[in-house]
Amino acid sequence: MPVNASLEYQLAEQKYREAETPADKLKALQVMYAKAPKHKSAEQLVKWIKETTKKYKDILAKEKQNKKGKSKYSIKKEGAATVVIVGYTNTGKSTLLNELTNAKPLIADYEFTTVRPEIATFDYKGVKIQLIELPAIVDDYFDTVDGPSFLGIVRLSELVIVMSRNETERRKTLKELEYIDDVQHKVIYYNGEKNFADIIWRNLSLVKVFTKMPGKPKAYPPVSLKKGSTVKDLARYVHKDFVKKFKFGRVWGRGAKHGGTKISLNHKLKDDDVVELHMK
Ligand SMILES: Nc1nc2c(ncn2[C@@H]2O[C@H](COP(=O)(O)OP(=O)(O)OP(=O)(O)O)[C@@H](O)[C@H]2O)c(=O)[nH]1
Ligand SMILES: [Mg+2]
Repeated sequence: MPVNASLEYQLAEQKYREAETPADKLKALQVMYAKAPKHKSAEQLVKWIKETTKKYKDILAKEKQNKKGKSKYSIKKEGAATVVIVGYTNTGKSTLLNELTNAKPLIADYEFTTVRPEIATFDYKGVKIQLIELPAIVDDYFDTVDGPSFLGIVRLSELVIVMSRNETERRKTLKELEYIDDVQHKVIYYNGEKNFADIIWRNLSLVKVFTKMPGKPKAYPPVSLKKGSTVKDLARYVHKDFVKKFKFGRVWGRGAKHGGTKISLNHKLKDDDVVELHMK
């Protein structure tokens, strides 16, 4: 016990000695640091508190990392993008999955009907998007047995659909998602919108483009590319030799009055463009 230590300091030190988990040790150490005597003879003590704090922070970080790495339900990403549906129980996640895909998840009015990730394919005008319903969010989701692995699936997704019955539930869901602090996700909310499929598509950073060969109708399904992609990206996607052999292209855009404008490899593509590729 240092000289002239305050009562608050002494209590914190006692808590530190009694603490059983790294998290509790860390909490006590933080109080000890704040309440430690500031005079010269306490320098060694403060140094020790700092070092010990770092030690427990490292232990906690490692524990968290191990949990994150746990992947009982690891998902193979498929399609142009992965979209997850999250929310507390009975918010209609399975109902939405059923409306947008061919999946037949169990839908019931009892709680926690969905117990494992339901993986389905959402076909948006020919573009295949992976749509996954995750088992219901609960308070302290990350601390549940499979929480870290479910959050791992959110982590690798491109878009998050949050379902909630009220503002509190919405806020709580977002809070649970904060465990993924290294990736910023785009989040949208479903409230029964009739055009929700279009809303999902608009929130993915993708364009769909139809290719055509001269004299032929446009090919189906469309090719999906990242927003900002050019004719060069499209040509490369269609065939590995197409960039080399490319002579010029023609584009018919949505809402364009006169179609068939001549374009080069650098031309940026827009959603629903039809691109005719002319080769040497
Ligand atoms: N009133 C109302 N009921 C709905 C709606 N969507 C779903 N339900 C009902 O709510 C219950 C739960 O729906 P689910 O789609 O299974 O909900 P969930 O979020 O998947 O639930 P868990 O998987 O159990 O977490 C079912 O009885 C549905 O019929 C809705 O928009 N309005
Ligand atoms: Mg469900």
